[in-house]
Amino acid sequence: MKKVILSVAIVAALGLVSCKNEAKNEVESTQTEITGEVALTEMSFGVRGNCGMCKSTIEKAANAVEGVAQANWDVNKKKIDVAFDGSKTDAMAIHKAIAASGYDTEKVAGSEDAYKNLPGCCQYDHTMEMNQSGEHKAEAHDEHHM
Ligand SMILES: [Cu+2]
Repeated sequence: MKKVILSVAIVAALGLVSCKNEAKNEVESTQTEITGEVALTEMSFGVRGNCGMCKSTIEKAANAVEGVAQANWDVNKKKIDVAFDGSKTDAMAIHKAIAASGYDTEKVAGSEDAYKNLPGCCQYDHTMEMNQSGEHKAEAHDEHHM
């Protein structure tokens, strides 16, 4: 008799676990639907910078703009990909926020004061080409081997 009770308890416990999993899945899919309803504007533009620290500063500045959902700066291409809610912000606000952190964008020159406060390795060349193909590094690598 005890064994029966025990197995009933196990079955009940298993049922509880699977119910929890289902509930979790429902929440996740609802969240996906909600984000799917917001039409995000995606765009990319040139931003100068040198390294991984530049990347975090640039992305942090872009992400701090209300309405920005995603920001990803490419160190090789000197270019940022952003996704934002066009009803909350616009491209120019993102350009300005990045410039305020010390970095030049295609449209707005970086703040000189912020630039001076960047770590030495991050004080990029103001004549640096933006929107590069990203293949320069690979080519240089090949030459090195020859
Ligand atoms: Cu840097």
